[in-house]
Parts: sequence; C-alpha cells; structure tokens
Amino acid sequence: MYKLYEYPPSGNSYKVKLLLTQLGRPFEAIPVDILKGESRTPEFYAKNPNGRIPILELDDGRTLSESTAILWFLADGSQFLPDDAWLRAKVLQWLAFEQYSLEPNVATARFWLKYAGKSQEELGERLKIWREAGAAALALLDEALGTTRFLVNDQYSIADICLFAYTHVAEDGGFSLLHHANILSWIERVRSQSDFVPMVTRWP
Ligand SMILES: N[C@@H](CCC(=O)N[C@@H](CS)C(=O)NCC(=O)O)C(=O)O
Repeated sequence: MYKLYEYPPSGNSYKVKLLLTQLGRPFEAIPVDILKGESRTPEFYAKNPNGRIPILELDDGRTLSESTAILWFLADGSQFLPDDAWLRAKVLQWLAFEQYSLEPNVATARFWLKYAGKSQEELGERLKIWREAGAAALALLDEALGTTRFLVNDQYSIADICLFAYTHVAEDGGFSLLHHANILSWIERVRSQSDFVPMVTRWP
C-alpha cells in the first residue's frame, strides 16, 4: 500500500490525497508536523533531501516528492490525465503555472498567516508582494474558467485538482474570491466530483 507523508492542512499534500481517493487507491497517511521540524530530521531527509512534504512511498521503499510529480505518476493511464500529447502538455502548463505563479504567493501567505501565526505587520513587504502576485494569478485563473467548465478539454483532470487545492482556501491568505465568479462556480463543480474529499484545515 502507498504511504503518503503529509502535513494535513497543506494543499500540496491535499492534492495527492484527493487524487488517491478519487482513483480508489488505498493509502496510509502519515502526518508530519512541519511546524515542529519533523520534515527536517535525518530520517526524513533520507526520504526527501529537500526536507518537504508531500512524499509518496511505494511498497518497495522508493520515494517520490514534489506534488506535481506525484500527481503525474499516479494519474498516468487514468481518466485524470489525457492520453493526447497536446492535452497532456496543457495539463502540465497548468501544473507549472500553479507551482510558479499561484502556490508561492497564495499558499505562502496562507501558511505564514494561518499556520505559522505571523501577523501582517511582521510579514510586511513580503506579504504585499505575495498578495499582488497571488491576486494576478487568481485573476488569470478566473478568466480562463470563463469559457470552460474544467481547465483542460472541459474534463476534470489533475490540472483541476492541483489548482483547486490552494485556490479554494485563498481567503485564508487574505485573497478575496468574491469578484471571481468563474472560480466560485468551478470550485462547486470540483466539490461535486465523485469521491471528493474536503481538505483538513485544522490540525492537530
Ligand atoms: N513544490 C513542492 C513544495 C512542497 C512544500 O513546500 N512543502 C511544504 C508544506 S506545503 C513543507 O514541507 N514545508 C516544510 C519545510 O520546508 O520544512 C510540492 O509541490 O510538493
């Protein structure tokens, strides 16, 4: 059975958990308290030298880190990743956008404000930069969702799973979704997919 090393409120962990659940793949979830440094131990570095969750561990002990790589590995051959080369590249385009433009801003603001307990004053200029760049990423996503029900080929895929993770909790980082009607209706479409599981937002 797969092992998923996760910090439960992490969107990067949640993406993998949601996909595993929707694939019907049994897995053991192993919580790692990143706030207590549990991802920075010698044992953990042996699994991921980058000291970060999520990690997927296979039965033979091989480990895979980076949520994008894990999603890609798990979704291969399933309905959540198209076969067509162009459509696969479009999925990858959204995964890369999430990791470069959305997650580093929306997720980072959320993490430091909600989980690491920093104030807006303490975060200062950094928070301003995350908010501006995160708002731009959310605006782009909203525009893209104006013409399609799901991000690639109108079919629910790992592109939607990946972007959903931090977008639907963006308000935790001080981002407003009120004027992003396309995102709000897409969030409801994602939530209505079969075997959807919600994200844990309070832990432990
Ligand atoms: N690009 C990575 C980011 C992983 C990441 O930043 N993980 C964070 C939690 S979401 C973490 O483990 N932080 C703990 C630490 O850096 O010590 C992914 O998508 O998996």
